[in-house]
Amino acid sequence: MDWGQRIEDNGPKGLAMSVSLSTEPIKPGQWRGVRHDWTRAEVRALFELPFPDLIFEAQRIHRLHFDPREVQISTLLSIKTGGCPEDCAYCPQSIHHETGVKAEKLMALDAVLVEARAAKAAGAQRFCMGAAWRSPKDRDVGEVCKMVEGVKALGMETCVTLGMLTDAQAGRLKQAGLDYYNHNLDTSPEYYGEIITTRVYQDRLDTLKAVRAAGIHVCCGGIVGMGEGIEDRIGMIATLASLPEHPESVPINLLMQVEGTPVSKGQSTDPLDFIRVIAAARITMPASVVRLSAGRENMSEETQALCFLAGANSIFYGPKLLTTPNPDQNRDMRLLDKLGMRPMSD
Ligand code: SAM
Ligand code: DTB
Ligand code: SF4
Repeated sequence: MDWGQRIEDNGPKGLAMSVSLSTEPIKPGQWRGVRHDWTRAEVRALFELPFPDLIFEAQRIHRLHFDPREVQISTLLSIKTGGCPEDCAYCPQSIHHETGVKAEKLMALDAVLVEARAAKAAGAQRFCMGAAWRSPKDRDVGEVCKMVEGVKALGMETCVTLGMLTDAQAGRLKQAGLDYYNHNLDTSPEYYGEIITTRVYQDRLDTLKAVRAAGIHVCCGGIVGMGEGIEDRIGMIATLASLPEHPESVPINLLMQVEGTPVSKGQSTDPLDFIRVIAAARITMPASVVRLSAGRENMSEETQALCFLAGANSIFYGPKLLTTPNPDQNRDMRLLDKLGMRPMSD
């Protein structure tokens, strides 16, 4: 396989005009073809490709780095639900919106491990624990570290999402054995202020830096369907793809419209536009696992299949995300079966 080939060797003409794979020699630990200097113009050119060319290119890149039949399987648990002081316009857990989600305390360790064992028995490889915090207190981090240790001891990968972290907190989580930290950029830098006013984009970037510095894998992506324009989707993908290191995991969420949140009444997203975002993530971050994240509950099997074709290779597995529904496990296994796909081998 020629890793250094330029896209125009067998890629679509429109793409060859403005985007090419790197022909730099491989640096230690770096895949050839992984670039960190994506311009918005290049990402825009991807979004403007005819759909067949975009999907073909996404498949081609996907197959350079992954087995296209394999899907990474993660199960999500809300370990601390509701009562969050942040005002994220999409989120049912914010105290600023009347959504009917009640504030709960942090779950007990034993109860978390019961859920993790069930997730493992059902076939999940990674257990992701989410907390509705702006940022955890040091005492909370101690409790979460115990959960990470307990889940690791079951032989599962761990991921947590707890809001903004200090360097020291990230270090403690790493010491406990944490594999991934989820912290999304959610949208473009320009649109961020329309969606959240209680923190700024740079706060997100600072936490991502702390997570990286601690040696934890980064899970970072965003949401489609919050009233953002195409330029915001381009801006989000360009920002993610120009991070000094690409997130190892890139969740692309389709907004779950929850009544009571400011963005709940917006137009629903055309599935084809959502698939374009998945494809752009795949092409610009070739070695990252792209997760078809929230929103599958309302997606047809055909849309999900197209998302896999566009390069998505991870899903949340289990009937609940944090507070909203997700397809049940049997339905997902049947879909993977029908598509001749299977859980990713370790
Ligand atoms: N509080 C922490 C934070 O914001 O980073 C962790 C939990 S927060 C719920 C994790 C992510 O869930 C958000 O960054 C957002 O991308 C996603 N999310 C929240 N509500 C959503 C919704 N209604 N639809 C799709 N994704 C959503
Ligand atoms: C991510 O990108 N999506 C997940 C996970 N990371 C934490 C959360 C989706 C939440 C959907 C809305 C809810 O269930 O409350
Ligand atoms: Fe809080 Fe996270 Fe929801 Fe924002 S997305 S309101 S920070 S739980």
